[in-house]
Amino acid sequence: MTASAIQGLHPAPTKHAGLIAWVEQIAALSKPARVHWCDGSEAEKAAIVADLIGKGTLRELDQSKRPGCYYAASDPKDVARVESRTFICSANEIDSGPTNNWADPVEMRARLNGLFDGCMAGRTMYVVPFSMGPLGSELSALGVEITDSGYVAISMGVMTRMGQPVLDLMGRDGVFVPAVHTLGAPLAEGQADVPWPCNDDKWIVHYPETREIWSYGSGYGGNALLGKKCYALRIASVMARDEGWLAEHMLILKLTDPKGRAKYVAAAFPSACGKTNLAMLQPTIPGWTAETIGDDIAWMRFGDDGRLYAVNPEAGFFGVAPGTSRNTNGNALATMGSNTVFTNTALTADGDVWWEGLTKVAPEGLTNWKGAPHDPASGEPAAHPNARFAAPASQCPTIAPEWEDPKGVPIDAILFGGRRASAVPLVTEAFDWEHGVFMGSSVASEGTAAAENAIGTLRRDPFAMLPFCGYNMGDYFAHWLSMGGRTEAAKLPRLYFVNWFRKNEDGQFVWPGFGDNARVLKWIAERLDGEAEAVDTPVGRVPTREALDLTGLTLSDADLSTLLDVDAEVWAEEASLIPDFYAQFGDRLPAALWNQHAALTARIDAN
Ligand code: GTP
Ligand code: SPV
Ligand code: MN
Repeated sequence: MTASAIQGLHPAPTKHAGLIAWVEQIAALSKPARVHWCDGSEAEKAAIVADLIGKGTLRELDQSKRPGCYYAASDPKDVARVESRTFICSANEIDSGPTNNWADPVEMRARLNGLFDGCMAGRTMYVVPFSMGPLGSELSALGVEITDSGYVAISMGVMTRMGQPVLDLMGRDGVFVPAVHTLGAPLAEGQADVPWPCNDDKWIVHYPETREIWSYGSGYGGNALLGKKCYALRIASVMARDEGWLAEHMLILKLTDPKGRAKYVAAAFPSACGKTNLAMLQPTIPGWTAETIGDDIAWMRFGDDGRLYAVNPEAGFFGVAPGTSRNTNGNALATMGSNTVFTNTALTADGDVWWEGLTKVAPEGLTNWKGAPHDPASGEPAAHPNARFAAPASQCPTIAPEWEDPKGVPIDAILFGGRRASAVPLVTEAFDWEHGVFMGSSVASEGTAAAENAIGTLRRDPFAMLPFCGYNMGDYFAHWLSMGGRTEAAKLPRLYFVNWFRKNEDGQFVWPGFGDNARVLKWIAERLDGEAEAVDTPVGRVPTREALDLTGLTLSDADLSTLLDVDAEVWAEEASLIPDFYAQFGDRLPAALWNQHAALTARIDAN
């Protein structure tokens, strides 16, 4: 069959000849039963949802409690990003390495052409035009995802600005990033479908030089919603390097003090280390308010006034469900009250969702994420630890009015962080930009369920970008250093390192976290205004005990020491581990970072 004979391919709702030719080419290769160009309408969403309910992919939740909400349980082997199957295929290996998987682009194209031949047989091929960032903003960029998954198509409708307005904006020759996704589960004539089609063989492939994405075999979020990590981080980081801006794995929040002074803060924490929670925090200190702008990704560029402006390229939150409760993140719960897709949570007997941490006690009659009755005695969780909700950002009670401002918001402070049971203080201020880049480059964090790596094991995750940087990480460090030279030092955001996850000898978190993290943000805001004290330590500036607002908290002296003291012996050990990590980058590692390491060691020795 020639592509043009495929039902729905023509007439195309666009005059963009390049786009039409590409869609024809992918249709000819993947051989779907039909093509559907997504317009982003409610009617379209309803039709796709009905189809997915028919297939058993989606279940309607109790619509009186959760209007517009649906539930999906994935294949048990398709629950997280697959970093071992994720590739950056630059022409030269060194341009992707050493922290990314690399494969020769010519060989990879040949392999994928084979895998994609007929891969959509029996399925609908959705053409999903999307904008990362507010429609028409100078900070935004466009893409088109081709996918044979209705679940992906409707999730893209939540997570991005999706549909006809994007095609209209693209016109006849607008630039877009082409992204092809398949479940890798073609249907033979008469073959019955399964609720969550996927393939054991998975390939998440990026061609940074030509800015293309190809994804095979998975239906899970970060592997399949290609606007998110694949485009807005891996491809966009390359665009950002070339064009002098930053594409980062960061939340964005607005913090307003009791005098009405607002600050904008961005923060990079590794996956499942607290971005969504901080983005939606409800301060426990009186008079302070926090509003949400983004929870996962920030695109940042210097404005004409020399300040760094950030937009959230996404339109929704793809958040971790377990651990989310009224006490820890009531805003997230309110956001997911309607129009939300839940994946791999547990189901209650009365058609609602549940996960560990939502309530103290699991309700009776739960169905676990694998579709079996939940047995509390088994020790197995009812929800998968990486169960997620996809909810529209506009529904967040604390969404800031300026969250869609096309010019972005001016960033005052950038936080780096990770999950560290030991060594790393609650908060540390960098001495200057270069020192902050050094801090960001050496972040280590304990593994989580967001990717298939060892949970709890410490790994370096510089700038929380280890799985998301689309080019050589040494060059990425150099790019960050160079950004510091693009404006006056006084206009640069100040850089901080935070750690909410210090544990005591009994293995319990010392810091209460969540809403109480506002206490740390308060110190940072007051530092920016020149109103809070700090002490210099070998690793940076930490709050004096008086400077941190601890009113109403019961922390022992020992707890405070754990949180704020810098142990020279522990840090001598920490610092001694950095050279091994840096060595892998060879001459791509900027000399300035070696100098920072030498300076840290000298400060520790002098202490
Ligand atoms: P990704 O969506 O994977 O990028 O994750 P994220 O960085 O947005 O992490 P998220 O806010 O979803 O938090 C992940 C887990 O960490 C959840 O189980 C939270 O309950 C927990 N968490 C978040 N903030 C805190 C905190 O301040 N203290 C403690 N102890 N746990 C936290
Ligand atoms: C993360 O893992 O950092 C996420 C979820 O935000 S995913 O979309 O799968 O990347
Ligand atoms: Mn993330």
